[in-house]
Amino acid sequence: MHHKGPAPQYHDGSGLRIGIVHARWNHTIIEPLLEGTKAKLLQCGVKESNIVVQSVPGAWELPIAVQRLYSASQAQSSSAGHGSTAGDLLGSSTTDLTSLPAAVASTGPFDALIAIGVLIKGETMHFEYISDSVSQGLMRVSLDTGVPVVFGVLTVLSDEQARARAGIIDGSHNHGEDWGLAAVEMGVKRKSWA
Ligand code: DLZ
Repeated sequence: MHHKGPAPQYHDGSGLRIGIVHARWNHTIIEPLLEGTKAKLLQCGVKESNIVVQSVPGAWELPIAVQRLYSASQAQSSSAGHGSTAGDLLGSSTTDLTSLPAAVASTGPFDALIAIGVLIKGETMHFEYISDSVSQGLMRVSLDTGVPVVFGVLTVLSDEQARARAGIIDGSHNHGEDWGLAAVEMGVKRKSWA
């Protein structure tokens, strides 16, 4: 059968720092996507303490949050200490933007960022405007900062399509895993291109 994803490559993520920002709209789809993303990062050797997870209300807010998260990690890096761990949506140690400096200071500048959102088409033009702006905004942040921003945004026509891309439906693939792999590959490659 034809394999839809990229031909596999293995990259060692043990030296990487990764920032994740996820939207909370459609959180039942977001949660497994976030889990899949983190699972792949860890499997590639990224240390849990080098993964920072933040959330925003909806996909519309992803570009500004990703941009600020990266800037904060740069600003904090010179005075960074070590030790505190990142929180996430699923655990009790949820980190939010209010505790951003502490979370970021523990890691330093990110090697790659991942933006996760789920946009489901409704009856109005809302979906088109948000999808277009968010994809362009994330690309802009990536090119402006020179840091890879993985496009972990599902733009789907139905709830069913979303669930089929989050590994919720039996036998379906969790696209979060691909996003984790892409972040590790791009983080490693960016270092070698610097
Ligand atoms: C308002 C809205 C709608 C209708 N649909 C979605 C969606 O499917 N996925 C998503 O991530 N966010 C949605 N939002 C919220 C917007 O992204 C944004 O949070 C609000 O418009 C506030 O700026």
